[in-house]
Amino acid sequence: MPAKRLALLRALEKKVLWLSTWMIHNANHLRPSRDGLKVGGHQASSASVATVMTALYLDVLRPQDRVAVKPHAAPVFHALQYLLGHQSRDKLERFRALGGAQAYPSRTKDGDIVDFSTGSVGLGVGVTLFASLAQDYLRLHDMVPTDAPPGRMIALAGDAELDEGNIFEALLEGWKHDVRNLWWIIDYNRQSLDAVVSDRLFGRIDALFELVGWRVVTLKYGRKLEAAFARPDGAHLREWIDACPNSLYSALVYKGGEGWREHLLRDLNRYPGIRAILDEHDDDSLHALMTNLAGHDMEAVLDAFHSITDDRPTCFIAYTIKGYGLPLAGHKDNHAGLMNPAQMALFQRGMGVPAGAEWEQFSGLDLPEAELSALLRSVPLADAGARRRATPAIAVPEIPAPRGKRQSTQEAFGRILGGIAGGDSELARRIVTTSPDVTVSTNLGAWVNRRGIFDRAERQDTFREENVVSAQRWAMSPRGQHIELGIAEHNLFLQLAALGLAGPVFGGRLLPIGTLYDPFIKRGLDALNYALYQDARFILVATPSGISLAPEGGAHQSVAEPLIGLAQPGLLAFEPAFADELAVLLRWAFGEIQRDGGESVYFRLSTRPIDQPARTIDAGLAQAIVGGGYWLREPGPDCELAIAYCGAVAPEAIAAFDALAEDLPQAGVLAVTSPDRLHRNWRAAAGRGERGLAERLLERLRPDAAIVTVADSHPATLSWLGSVAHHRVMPLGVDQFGQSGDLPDLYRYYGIDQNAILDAAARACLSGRLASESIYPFQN
Ligand SMILES: Cc1ncc(C[n+]2csc(CCOP(=O)(O)OP(=O)(O)O)c2C)c(N)n1
Ligand SMILES: [Mg+2]
Repeated sequence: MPAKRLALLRALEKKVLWLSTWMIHNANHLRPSRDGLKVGGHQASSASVATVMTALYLDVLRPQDRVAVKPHAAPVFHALQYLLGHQSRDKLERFRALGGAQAYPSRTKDGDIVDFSTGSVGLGVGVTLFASLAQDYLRLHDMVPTDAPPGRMIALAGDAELDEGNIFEALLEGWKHDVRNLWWIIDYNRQSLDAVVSDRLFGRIDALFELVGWRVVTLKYGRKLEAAFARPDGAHLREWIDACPNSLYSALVYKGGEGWREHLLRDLNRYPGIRAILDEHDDDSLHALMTNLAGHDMEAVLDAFHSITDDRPTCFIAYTIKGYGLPLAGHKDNHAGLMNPAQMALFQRGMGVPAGAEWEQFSGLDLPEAELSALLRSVPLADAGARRRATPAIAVPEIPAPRGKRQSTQEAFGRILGGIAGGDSELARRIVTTSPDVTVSTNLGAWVNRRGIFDRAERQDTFREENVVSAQRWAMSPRGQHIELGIAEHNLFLQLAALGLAGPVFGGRLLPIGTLYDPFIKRGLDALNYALYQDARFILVATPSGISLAPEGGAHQSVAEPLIGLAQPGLLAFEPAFADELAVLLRWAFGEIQRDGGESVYFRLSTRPIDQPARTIDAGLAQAIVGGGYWLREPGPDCELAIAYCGAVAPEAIAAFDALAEDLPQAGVLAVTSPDRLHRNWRAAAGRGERGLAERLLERLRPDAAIVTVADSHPATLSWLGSVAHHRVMPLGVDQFGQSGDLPDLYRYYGIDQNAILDAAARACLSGRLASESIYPFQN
């Protein structure tokens, strides 16, 4: 690299450090506070990566590369985008304020500049691996142009992020899938939030990455230290610093030149070469020498990045100092530390930034403005255009309801997908399924038999080759449309995040469907939340669910998931009871996940076969199914009781209704296909002073009517229906762990069988007097 360009990049690195520090200072000390809360921001974490990120954003990155930035380096990221003209001063001034630059880089709130949101440590790192797999998928399926080289998926990780297990789950999966074009850059500042991190883990980190096929590039010492090591006795200095425990190194970084001198004199004074080095350096320059780590050496960083020209996954371990260049440097408590106004004033003087010129792009830099701005204009990212790609929507043909008088929603799902797989629609081409080792048991078998498993290489199905009979074909090829994952639900959700962003991130729209068992949503819940937070779009099929799974036992029986469905932003939750409802809903979902402002969709399905209604669904009913509910049995004009059910307990609701027909001929049965949609619509309509679907449905009841709600999930899933039009509610459901049993026993035990419904109905209808009595027919 020409010395001139290097000098310019160093100057801009200084500016990035300044702006990130100032942005945080401004937010905490200069912007008026209305609530007395600390605004925060991470000056030390930011300073730690100023060099690496400047090198990346102002030199190394190409337009097709995609990056997940360490969450607490957001200020550095915003500063770099500001220099590139992609972020406004106004947003920097409002860092961490409403509408300003976000605390942690956010795809949805910061906009086009952010490729992957970060915040929950570990997940941003993991998503890059699955994004590289998504990129391979798109290229091998010819869904994106392949004349340009693929982008590198890059994660900038804090060293403590490597304590998050999801990183290792991802690494193992990546090894199996032979991922490429992946860079993880570890900001090895030896500090986490609480303290200095243990030396032991990083002693093994190279081996760990190499084990799974990665190249490890360690950026340890900068040019000045390397020069010192090359002097007479310099090897002793290297040995000393190599052996220096993380905590001592960090403490000395904080103490500065005097501290270094004291320790080096004590340990190495017998070597004349070392004494010479000490004599030649005053405290400041000794400090600069001893903290000259390669992660702060622009030339070393650039050399390392540019030395990689192939697509092998590469881990860079960049030795850095947390708070480098700031008075907070190295102190173990610096994670949330902020420079005080006096320290800031001193720092500002050192940076040569005149008062009033704090936000200026080049103030305090001793290189000509024209050259600095020419460099910024020449950066590959400078006017690469929008990073977000728009992709045309995929048409969704009619989806016929699967035939069969008696079936479960899970079977229906398998048949519907099998049917789509058998056709040659664009929809079928764009669907990609993925599952963590439950492909067959979630009924994706028919789909996989027809569409194959994705792999970079062709791999025959050995059982088939050997003529071993199996219902399941398991051949793999680059044309396959199912990504088989090992059992790790975090990976499933990160894969769905990456596939669900394939359109905007890579310009190739995919319609991802992920399947897993309903209770294991909780295992990957943070990754699911993470995927949704950045507006990835996918369909989640969770099956089996609830105690309706019966003999499989308690550990597999989900209880709280419908409440997750209710409360989780970005996800619309449905729990249909019948196959024809599922057909309507899946068709709608393929549209919803493609819609501007749409959301991802979660289906909670069941293995319980139930009798199907003989009906054809007209447009009005289809709309109600999508809206969240309809009257399966219409209430009479003087209705004093409704049974509202959700999902697999439909037969119990219907049987109870039939049993009541003589006594309560006006009663009705409300089929709730989506508590989530009904609830949202209720709230949204109320906010507009209107009546939503839930009101319109429940207004059919007498004002003093009662509602018995029943679901194979926590009773709170439906109990809120009582608030819609002020009806008394008898909520039935499951609020204990499940256990093995058959359906009659379990439904009776947990109080969601026909008798429980009748019992609740009887109590409800006696009169409002009984409303205060115990209403739980739960039997021990
Ligand atoms: C899942 C999760 N747990 C906890 C936190 C709180 N937290 C924020 S940063 C951090 C430690 C960061 O250390 P490191 O990754 O080394 O980053 P550094 O600031 O040193 O660059 C923690 C625990 C979080 N953001 N996400
Ligand atoms: Mg750290």
